[in-house]
Amino acid sequence: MKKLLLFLTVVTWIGSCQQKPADTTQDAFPFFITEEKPDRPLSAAVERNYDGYMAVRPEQNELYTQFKYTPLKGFDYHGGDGTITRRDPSKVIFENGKYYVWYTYRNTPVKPVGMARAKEANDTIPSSDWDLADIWYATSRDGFTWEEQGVAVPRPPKPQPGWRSVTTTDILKWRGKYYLYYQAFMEASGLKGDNCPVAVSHADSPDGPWTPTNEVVIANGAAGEWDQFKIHDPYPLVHDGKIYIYYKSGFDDRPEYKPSKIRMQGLAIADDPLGPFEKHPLNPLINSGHETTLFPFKEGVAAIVQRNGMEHNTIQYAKDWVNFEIASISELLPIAAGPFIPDAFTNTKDGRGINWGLSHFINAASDWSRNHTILTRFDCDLSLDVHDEQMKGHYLRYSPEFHYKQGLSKEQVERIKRENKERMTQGKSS
Ligand code: AAL
Repeated sequence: MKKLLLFLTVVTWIGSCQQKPADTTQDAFPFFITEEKPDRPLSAAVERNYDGYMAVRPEQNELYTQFKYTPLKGFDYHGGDGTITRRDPSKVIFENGKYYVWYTYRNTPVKPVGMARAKEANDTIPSSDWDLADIWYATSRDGFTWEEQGVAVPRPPKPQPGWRSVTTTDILKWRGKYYLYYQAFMEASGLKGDNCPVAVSHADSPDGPWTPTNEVVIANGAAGEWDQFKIHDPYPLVHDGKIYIYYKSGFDDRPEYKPSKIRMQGLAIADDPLGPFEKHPLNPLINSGHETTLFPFKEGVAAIVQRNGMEHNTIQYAKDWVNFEIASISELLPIAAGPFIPDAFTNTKDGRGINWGLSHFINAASDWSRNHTILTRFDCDLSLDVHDEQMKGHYLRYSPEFHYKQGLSKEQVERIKRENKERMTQGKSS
């Protein structure tokens, strides 16, 4: 009997080992994708397509959009000779029946010598495109044709913060008053680096007059901290009854890498527009970006992250205004965008998003010998109140000429010639 039991046990065990594998030919992934995540094994990418984004396809993703650009009327650039620049526009606001925008304005007798030659800069020779600049503003009735109004915040006298240059401003409206935050340079940009803190001026009207506090309002970090040198691109919004100012810093300069620095975005929060501002303990909050644009969206905040970093060319979202995740990937993102955000300062918990604003094109003449920047208009559909399917395409066709303009450098051609010569010499087939 025992032998029989043992025999049956062994036979059953062998049978189970030889059994066909579990039936893995589950139904194939369906032709009509379900909006809800299906209860079935999924690949990492399809799992992410459900869990990582607001929709399974871009055209349904409220935080996906393409961007379209329109030249502005009303700004003169001296024929593009490099002596005049307008750049880094603020957010656009609507007051007194018109749109307002503020921006960096440089108008110098000569063009910039470049940051690498900052030692040659003086009271009339600018080092960088934004050196020896003031904050100017313009108004518009349609967002396409603008009327330049003149200076809003001039460079203050030495030794006030910003005596060398006041740049890269942004606007806050708070309890009926207006505040312009800006980078306040105390030396020619490029002498030690593009180093500066942030200062602020305030007014009772968007038309000024603007009164500087003549103090630093967001200071550089302490020695050894990520933001010890640069507090760039101050970007105020209102959330949780406080002033949230997002900003960029560049750090980890290592000449062996190009670009040699990492750029990330931090956050400083205050109860009062004039501070004190407290930097968020989790800073930096966004691991990429340059002149990053943000706007309230649903209960959280969205960010257009362009130019630098592992996650450049993305639109990101932080439900808690601190922890950002990628919401979509796009192309031709607006650089240094200042959107029109009707609910930027309303302390909203239902941010409606954006669909237009101003941005800029650096080296607008594609000629560094006359470097200057121009303002432009961008349009998009990152709005819960607009459904413009013409902004939800997936593919921008770039012409062959556009691709050939991004051609090989001389060094790259030489490297390829060397590789070919070695392969011909060795004669080894691959
Ligand atoms: C821009 C902005 C800041 C920098 C310089 C002018 O990219 O990030 O403003 O200081 O360039």
